[in-house]
Amino acid sequence: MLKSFVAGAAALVSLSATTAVVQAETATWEMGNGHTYQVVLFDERGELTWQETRDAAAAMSFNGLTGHLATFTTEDEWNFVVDNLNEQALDLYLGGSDEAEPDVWRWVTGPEAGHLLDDGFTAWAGREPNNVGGVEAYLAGWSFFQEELWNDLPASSNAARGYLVEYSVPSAPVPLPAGLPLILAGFGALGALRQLRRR
Ligand SMILES: [Ca+2]
Ligand SMILES: [Ca+2]
Repeated sequence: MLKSFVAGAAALVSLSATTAVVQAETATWEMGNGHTYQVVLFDERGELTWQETRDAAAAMSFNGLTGHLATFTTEDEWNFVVDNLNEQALDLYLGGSDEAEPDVWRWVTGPEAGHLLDDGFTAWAGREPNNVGGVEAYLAGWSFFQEELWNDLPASSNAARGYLVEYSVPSAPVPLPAGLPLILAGFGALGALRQLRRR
């Protein structure tokens, strides 16, 4: 009973550096680095639990890639999605949780599964994660007065409006910040190795 999010044409044509792909009643945004994002809205808030959205995302595919609840490891990645989302798309479940270890937030879906959110990029709203009632163990985005910030929600929540699916090329995870300089320094490192070998 999922209703796919239909992006406005205006939002699509406003994309400049990116390619927008529309499939039937779904809209996806390709980041241009092997990652594509898709909003799925519930017919009614709270229609699915976080676990059900995790499983639903994993059952989705796009261009041969399997979906997962979205993960964010760089500010650029987050900003890309925020910039391309319709502003109505609030309160979407994302792929983070502290269920396994309270107060230790990890990505639990996609290529970054197991990584701490703190290892990369976080966008918590002011007092979040506040673990209301001791049951808010699942990450959601776009809460609180439409600010583009994160919140922790329960597995079942009348605030949840849908979920954000990401399709990642397995060999091309968005690098964690610690990984980016390594890649950028790759040529320099090669040069250093060559110098070492000469010694
Ligand atoms: Ca990601
Ligand atoms: Ca919260």
